[in-house]
Amino acid sequence: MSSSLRQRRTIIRAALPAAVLMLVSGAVAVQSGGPAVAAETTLRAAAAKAGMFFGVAASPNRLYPSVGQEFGQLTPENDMKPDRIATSSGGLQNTSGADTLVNHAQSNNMLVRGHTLVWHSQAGALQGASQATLNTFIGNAINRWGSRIAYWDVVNEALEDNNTGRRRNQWPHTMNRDANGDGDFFDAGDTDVIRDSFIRARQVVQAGGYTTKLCINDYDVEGLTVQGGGPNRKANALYDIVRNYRQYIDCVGFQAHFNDNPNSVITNDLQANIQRFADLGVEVHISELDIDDDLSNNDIGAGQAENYRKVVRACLNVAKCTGITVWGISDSESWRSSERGLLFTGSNGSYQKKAAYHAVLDELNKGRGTTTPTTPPVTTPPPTTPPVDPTTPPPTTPPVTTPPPTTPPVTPPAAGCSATVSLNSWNGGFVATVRVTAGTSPINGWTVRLTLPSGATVTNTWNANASGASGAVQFSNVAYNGAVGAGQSTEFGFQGTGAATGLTPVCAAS
Ligand code: 9MR
Repeated sequence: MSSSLRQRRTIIRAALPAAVLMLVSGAVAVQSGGPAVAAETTLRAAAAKAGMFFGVAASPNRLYPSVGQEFGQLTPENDMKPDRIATSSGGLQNTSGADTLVNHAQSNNMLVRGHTLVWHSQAGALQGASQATLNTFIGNAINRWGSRIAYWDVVNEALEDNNTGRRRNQWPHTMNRDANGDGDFFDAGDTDVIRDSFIRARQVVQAGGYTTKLCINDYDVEGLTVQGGGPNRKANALYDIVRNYRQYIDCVGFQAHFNDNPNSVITNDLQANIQRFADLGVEVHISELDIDDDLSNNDIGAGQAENYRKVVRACLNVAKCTGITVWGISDSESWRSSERGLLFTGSNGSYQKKAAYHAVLDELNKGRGTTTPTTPPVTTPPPTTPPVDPTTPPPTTPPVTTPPPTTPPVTPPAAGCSATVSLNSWNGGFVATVRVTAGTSPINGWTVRLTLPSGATVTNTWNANASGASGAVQFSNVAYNGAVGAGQSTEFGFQGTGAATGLTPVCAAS
C-alpha cells in the first residue's frame, strides 16, 4: 500500500472509530451509518467511478499485468500508425502488433483508441498519397477492427507549430485548396483533407454499423491562451474545424504533452477550453498526457504531482471530458525519458508509483464534483475554474443553500467594485473572461453590465447568472462567488458567437 493511501486510511479510521472497513472490488469502503466513503485503489477503477476512462499508450512488448490492472483504455503507441500497417495503395500489412494490442485490450476489458489514420508524420508507404488512397486506407483500417476500436484518431496533428493557427504546409494538407480565396477550407468548393477524411471515416463506420467514434487529435491546443496570456491560435483553429465539421467529428484529443515551451505549458484556462469544445457537443479527451518534471520550479509554480492534479481536475470538472490517457507507463520507457513525465518509475513491468500517481488517484477518487452540463448550457452552471488549491477537500456544506460568509452577519458598508474583461477571439466567436475586483471594502454581491456589439450573442456563461444574450446584457454573482474581500477578485466567463470588440464592463456591488 502506498504511504499516502495508508495515511488517508489512518485519518479515516481515526475520524470514524466505529467504521466498518470493507474491501469491495478494489475499493476501500468506509461505512458509519451514513453514506459509504470509498476510495478506489487503481486509476482505472477510480476513473470508471467518475464516468471516464484512464488509459495508457502501449506497445506489444510491454503488456505487463500493470497495463490491465491500472488502465481501462489502451492506445497503440506506434503499432497502428500508417508506417507500420499501410501499403502504398492503402491496403493493410504487418498488423500483428496492432492485433496483439487490440486482443490484449479486449481480454482486459479496455477500450482502444486507434492511432492514427491521417498524419503527416510516420506515413510510411502512404507518404504523398492522394485523398483516394487515403480513403482506401481509412476504409481498410476501420473495417479490420470495427467496434473493437472505441475511438479512432482520424486526423492527427493537422495544425502548424508556433501558434500560427494555420494548417501544416506539408502533405497531406498541401492537397487543400481554398476555392473562393476566403482564407479557409470550409466552403463547399474547397478541398480539405480533414473534412474529406472524416466524411470517408463516417461512411465506413455507418456502413459497418460500428460504434466507433471519430476523433481529431493535436498538441499545443490545451489552453485558451499560451504562456504570457496571448490567444492560443492553434486551439482556436482546432475549435473552428470542429465547429465547422461537427456533423462528422465525435471527439477531440488534446494530446497534452506539457513542457516549458511557451505554447505547451499548463494554463489556468485549460478547463474553460475543454468546456468550449464540450459545448460543441463533442467528447474531449486528454489523449497523450505527460508532464515535464522540470516544470516543477519554473513557469507553472507547482510540482509535477500538483500539475497532474490540475489537469485531471480540469477534465473531471467537464462532464463531456470522458477520458485521460497517459503516454506510457514509466519514465524510463517514455518517448521523452529525460523529462520524467509519467506516473511510474522502473522498467520491464517492475514499476514504482510516483507522487504524481498518488495525486492522480486521489483526484480521480474525489470524483467529478462540480461538473458542467453535458446538455446545452444552462444559465447557472457550476464553477468551471479549478479549486485554487486542488489538495483542499471539497466544501462539506452544500454551496447553494448555505450562505457563503463565515464572518458574523455585520451589514457590510456600501462598497464599490470594478471589472475588466479579457477577450480571446477567433473567427466567428469569442470567450470573454471578466475579473470583478472589490474596492476598499468587502462586497457581498455584484452585477456587471456591458453592451455587446451588434451580431455578438452570448451562448454560454460560467461562474455567473446571465441576463440577456445580445445588446445590453448583465451578469450577476452566483451563490459561491458573491462575497469578495476588499481588494480581492473573482472571475466569471462567457462564450459567444460573433465578434465582441470594445467591451466596457461596469460593475455595481451590493
Ligand atoms: O511515442 C511515440 C514514439 O515512440 C515515436 O518514436 C514517435 C514518432 O513520431 O511518436 C511518438 O508518439 C507521438 C504520437 O504518435 C503523436 N503525438 C506525439 C507523440 C509523441 O511524439
